[in-house]
Amino acid sequence: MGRFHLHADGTDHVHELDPDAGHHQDHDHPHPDAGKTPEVGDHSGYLETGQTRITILENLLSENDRVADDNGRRLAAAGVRAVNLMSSPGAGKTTLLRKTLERMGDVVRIGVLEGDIATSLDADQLQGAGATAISVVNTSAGFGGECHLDAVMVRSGMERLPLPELDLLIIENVGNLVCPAEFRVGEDARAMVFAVTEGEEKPLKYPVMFRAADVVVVNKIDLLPHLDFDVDLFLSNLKAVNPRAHIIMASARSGEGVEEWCAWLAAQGELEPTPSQV
Ligand SMILES: Nc1nc2c(ncn2[C@@H]2O[C@H](COP(=O)(O)OP(=O)(O)OP(=O)(O)O)[C@@H](O)[C@H]2O)c(=O)[nH]1
Ligand SMILES: [Mg+2]
Repeated sequence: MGRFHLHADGTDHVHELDPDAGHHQDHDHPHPDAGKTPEVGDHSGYLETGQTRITILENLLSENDRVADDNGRRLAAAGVRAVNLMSSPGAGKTTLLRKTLERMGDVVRIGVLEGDIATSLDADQLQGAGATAISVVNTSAGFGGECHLDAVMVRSGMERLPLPELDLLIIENVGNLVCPAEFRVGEDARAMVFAVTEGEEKPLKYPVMFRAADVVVVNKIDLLPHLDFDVDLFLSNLKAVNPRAHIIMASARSGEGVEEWCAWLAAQGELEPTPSQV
């Protein structure tokens, strides 16, 4: 077993490790994405831990997938559509969520599962906004505080929610641009909030999350006049790693784009009211 290697075009394969070279063995296909991203193929850090590390990760991820499938079945049985909301810290998930609840909460029964390392601050911010129920999952019991929600954590959060009374479950994941995308939790769709303060190159540097997203909400556009952020460059970087993502330009602060986001959410579950009524 070697190192799992994911290309920008979505193809993947495993490199066998060559202990003499300190590098993966030669293989018969080019790396068109090498050069575009810092992936230069030095896997020497995996020499000592590679085999064990990958075996443990595979076991962990397959166990996670098993629980995620079970979560998905429970949600489907209760008629609940679930959206996993991810971003780096502070991109605007909670602010967008509050606006979403204010806009849709009285017509769509929305449950919120708040993933947070140590606090219930985000859940507190959502009080009174229109959620049918809110459940908080703290990840601090993990090694130093887990940087993501996994399927087992979401299962425990779901157990504290009245699923039959919900139409939609929005899971606010822990703020992190890497780990949340690696763990399915039983969701039907994945949404990502990206703030324009983060830089145009982020889709290339953190392709896994951008590639995993069904929708990318490009947030904080109210700040664009104060930044040198190049929207076209960002969009072309995003399309290079994920050409299928739906893109919504938004400001959770001003409310711009929130209607389009709510319409996207409503379309996920063919929820009533129809998007034009939201
Ligand atoms: N200017 C501006 N600020 C925003 C916008 N959306 C969120 N913010 C601010 O950005 C900060 C972080 O927003 P949050 O909604 O807490 O971000 P988050 O992604 O939930 O953060 P974590 O849960 O810590 O990962 C807050 O000060 C918000 O008021 C926006 O559209 N424009
Ligand atoms: Mg938050």
